Amino acid sequence: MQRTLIILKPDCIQRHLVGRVIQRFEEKGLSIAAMKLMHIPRGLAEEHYAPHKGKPFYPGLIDYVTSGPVVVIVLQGNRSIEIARTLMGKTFGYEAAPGTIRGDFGASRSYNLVHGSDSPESAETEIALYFSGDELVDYSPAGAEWVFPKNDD
Ligand code: IDP
Ligand code: MG
Repeated sequence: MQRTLIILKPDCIQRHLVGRVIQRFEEKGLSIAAMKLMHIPRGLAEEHYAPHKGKPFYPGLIDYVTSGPVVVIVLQGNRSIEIARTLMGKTFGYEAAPGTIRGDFGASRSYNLVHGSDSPESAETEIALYFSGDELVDYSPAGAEWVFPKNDD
């Protein structure tokens, strides 16, 4: 099972879309391994988005993700990184396809409701930034084999 870090960004919380966005991940078959509501400290946001440091949108991005509370989630399931990114849609809401989270709820370049790790390496780094090992809950969801068959290739 692969794990990925998801953040429901401040616009998602302020617009009361938390339940609807989590529902999309759940109904696809991904499971919640950890979850918390928090205000991201500026230093943590800078660490998380360090790969974007120097880009024109970086200062605005740090202001945005620290502007209000967020919900941070670890999702798990086979191919969870790719599945979550597909459900999220393209980065800019006005380009994201209808049916995706950003395509249905987003209309801007920066306020795009949700973050998802983009590779196994970034997932591992990002999960460790937000959660300690004992906050990750290990369990086998009932019916998981009906979502992820054992002999899937
Ligand atoms: P991603 O979230 O789809 O992985 P990244 O390129 O990693 O997109 O960018 C991180 C975040 O920075 C985006 O989700 C968005 O909030 C913001 N962002 C990216 N590009 C721009 C831009 O050109 N203008 C404003 N904000 C941007
Ligand atoms: Mg990214």
